[in-house]
Amino acid sequence: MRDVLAIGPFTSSEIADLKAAFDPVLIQSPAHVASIDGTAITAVAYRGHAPFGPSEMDRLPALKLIANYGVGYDAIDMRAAQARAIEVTNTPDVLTDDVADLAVGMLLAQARAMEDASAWLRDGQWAKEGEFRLTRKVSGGRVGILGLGRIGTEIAARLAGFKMDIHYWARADKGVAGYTYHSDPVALARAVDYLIVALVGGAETANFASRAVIDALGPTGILINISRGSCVDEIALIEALENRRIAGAALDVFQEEPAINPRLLALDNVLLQPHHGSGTVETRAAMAKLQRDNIHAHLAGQPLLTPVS
Ligand code: 8YV
Repeated sequence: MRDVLAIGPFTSSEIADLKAAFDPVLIQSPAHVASIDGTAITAVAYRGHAPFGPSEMDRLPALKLIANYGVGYDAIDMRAAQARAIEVTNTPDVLTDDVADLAVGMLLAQARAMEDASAWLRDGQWAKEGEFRLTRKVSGGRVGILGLGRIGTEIAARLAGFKMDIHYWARADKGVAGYTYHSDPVALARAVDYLIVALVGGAETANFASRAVIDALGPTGILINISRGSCVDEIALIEALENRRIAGAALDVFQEEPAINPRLLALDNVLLQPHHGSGTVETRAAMAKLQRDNIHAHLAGQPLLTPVS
């Protein structure tokens, strides 16, 4: 009987690689676990953001490993996994540069109003009405990073190259020379022009970028989120954007995906991206390989490469 189950919207080339490696049972979502005989499954290759919880795990009684495609594993109920001695792996490091690159691109695109400027040219307004309106300077500005983990650290390193004054919040002062630590996210937001959310998702960080944080950023502030939609109080953000209590936002992630809140679509001061921080050919191949390598290690009785601690 087959012992590997692949769950999620894998691409055709990812499926081909999974088939060549493991001949897995394939289903689209955790909800479909009920439709298969899961008694022999010891490893799951998981891709997606739908909840994977105790009821799915109970249908896979021999399960020992969930290998997640992605660094964030907030979709997987870790307490339920631990209670069943199921190990979880993720795909850290291989996607860090791409997510940091997109964050910087979104900051530049939003501050310099690149979408609007492009529309100005395409609609013929440049020729008819003249120069595009003036935008905001990024280099030398003050940026706050909410969460100085792997991705936040890489964002900060890139923005140091833009001569920015770097402030951050993390659970503890990391003592990074030249960076200013804030133990309070509201104080961080108050101190900066641009606030980049780079937190880990999950219950502990739900709505961490709260109404108070958003208000502290103020009417010239821009918020960028490349972590999880759950980390930002989206209703508070929408209200602040609608009422111009902050200048703008650039979002790659949302509370509901892919059917995002339509109020966001109506706004002209938000840049919207379809959760593709890690979405390059190179990085997605590396993520898929790391996921498979973790399953190979499990099947061979070897130590897992990237277990979630
Ligand atoms: C997704 C991500 O895994 O790594 C993460 O935490 O959110 C992404 O890389 C990817 O979009 C596939 O769903």
